[in-house]
Amino acid sequence: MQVTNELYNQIRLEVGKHGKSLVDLIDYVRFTSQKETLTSVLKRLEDPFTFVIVGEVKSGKSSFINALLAPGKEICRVAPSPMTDTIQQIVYGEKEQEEFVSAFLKKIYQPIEVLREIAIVDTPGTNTIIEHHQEITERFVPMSDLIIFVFEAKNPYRMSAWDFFDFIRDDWRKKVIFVLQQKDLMNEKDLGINIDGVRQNAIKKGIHEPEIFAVSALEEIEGKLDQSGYIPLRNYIQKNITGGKAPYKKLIISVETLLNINEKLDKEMDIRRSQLDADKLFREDVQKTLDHQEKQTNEQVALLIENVVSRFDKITTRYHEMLDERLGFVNVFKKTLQSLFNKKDSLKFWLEQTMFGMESELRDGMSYKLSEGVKNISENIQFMVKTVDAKLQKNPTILSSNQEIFRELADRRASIFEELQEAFADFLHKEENFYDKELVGTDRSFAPDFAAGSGIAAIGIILTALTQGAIFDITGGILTTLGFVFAGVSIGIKRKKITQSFRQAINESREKLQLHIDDKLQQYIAGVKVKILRNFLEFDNYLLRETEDIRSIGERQKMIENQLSEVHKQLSGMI
Ligand SMILES: Nc1nc2c(ncn2[C@@H]2O[C@H](COP(=O)(O)OP(=O)(O)O)[C@@H](O)[C@H]2O)c(=O)[nH]1
Ligand SMILES: [Mg+2]
Repeated sequence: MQVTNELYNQIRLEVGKHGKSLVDLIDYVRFTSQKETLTSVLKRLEDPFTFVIVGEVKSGKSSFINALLAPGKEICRVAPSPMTDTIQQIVYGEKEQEEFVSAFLKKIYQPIEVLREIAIVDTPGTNTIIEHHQEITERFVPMSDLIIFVFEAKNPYRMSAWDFFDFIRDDWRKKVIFVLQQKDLMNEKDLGINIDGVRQNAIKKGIHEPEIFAVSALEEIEGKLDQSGYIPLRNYIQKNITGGKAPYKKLIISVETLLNINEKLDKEMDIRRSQLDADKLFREDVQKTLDHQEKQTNEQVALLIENVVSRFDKITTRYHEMLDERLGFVNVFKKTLQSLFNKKDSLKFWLEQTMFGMESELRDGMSYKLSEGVKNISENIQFMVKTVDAKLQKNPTILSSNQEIFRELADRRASIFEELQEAFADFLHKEENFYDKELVGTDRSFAPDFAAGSGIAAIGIILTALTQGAIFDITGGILTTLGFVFAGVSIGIKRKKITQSFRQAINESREKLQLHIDDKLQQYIAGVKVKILRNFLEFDNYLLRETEDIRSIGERQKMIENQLSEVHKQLSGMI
């Protein structure tokens, strides 16, 4: 019996291939709840068509099957006495073999080609023990492609067969046919009456157009093909079950189930995608805050420098004028510089005293301006850190642990995020995070005193130490430079040389002051930013991995969808 065609087998293989890709993907994301459905769909694709044969003992079931599928071969054993008190599932196997699956079920493997495409479930008589019914209905009726009720043509009215018919009537979606067997033992007229009787019974039980066939296995085996009644039966099977549209309809159902699972996966991925989107948004937000605050802080630094430098200018200009005025006498009275001072009160001594005065004024004046600016800057940096902390508390959790899938991922993400929160809170409270040893220098008396504040509260103290250091360096530098110049006063140095040197030392220091404060503060701010970002390393890695994973899953999912849709379209055109 020719069962299926090339095209069908080709499409079936293709569906199987896409289904396998879907299995891999489902395994990868651990969409466990779909695994069973998916596996059973794939298994069904490979399954041969399954015929379940039902009828009373000795109605001729086994003979009927043998004649139908492989005349001359004994697929189902025919015995003069009822042998089959078990259900026998007869399937293809490389070699003949029997396997007891349960007390009621025996699986028989036979190397008969037709079994590759049609598997038989040969049942014991419907008049044998009732427990079998359950097994048949639960295990075999759902997977069957055709249920064949076999009656002895002479008496198709025995109750047990019809009782069983009632028993499985819930599953009428399954195709059922009625066969009156051993018709060779009857005359036309009586056979006609019995056929009609079966029809009336079936209609009474709700089957509107029952398919009824009268056959003789004996005649079929004897080669009386014209009268055995098998030709219309085979035609029916080929048209409605194994051939025609039926197998494609079956395939399309499998394709739809696969598409459905694939779509479910896509829906589940939505949750994952929105979590990633939220996480990325959060991360960008943190970055923006950091960049913005850094920019703002640097503007404050510029303002601070402007203020400090203007104070520097004011003081140095005044001293410059004082120097000019005092030394100006020399020209007017054409006196030597030295003669303006008595011995004790020498020019050199006066210059030194004046410069000490300037130094202390510069330190006080600039320190005052500095502390004002530093306060703003430190508040700004603290604000930056606290804002990030606040954002960390607010980032929404979408991917929760009670998710159907991605539970593990949800846990992993949650722990990475909690770690980030904890690490950051910890980071916030450790002043050493805001204390840059290299920048402040260790040999200074300005080494920050942390007793005055802890954690980010230390920022102000550190910034003060940083900038005070710069001021001391600069003012000290002026004195050193001028000290060399003044040392030459006693050996007749000129006014011009003194004022020139003064101006030069001031200008150089002014520049240094600007650069030094700018450099130290900007470095410090950038450093804090780097340290803040270091907390995000693990989270950033997670985001990268998750982005890539979602992308690749999406790609696979989309490809499977496209391929299955393509097959679906092809199949739709065929049914
Ligand atoms: N005359 C006649 N006897 C048959 C035919 N089919 C089966 N038998 C006989 O009926 C008996 C029961 O057949 P079997 O196939 O084992 O029935 P089962 O118990 O329903 O599987 C056996 O002795 C067969 O030889 C048939 O078409 N014509
Ligand atoms: Mg039998």
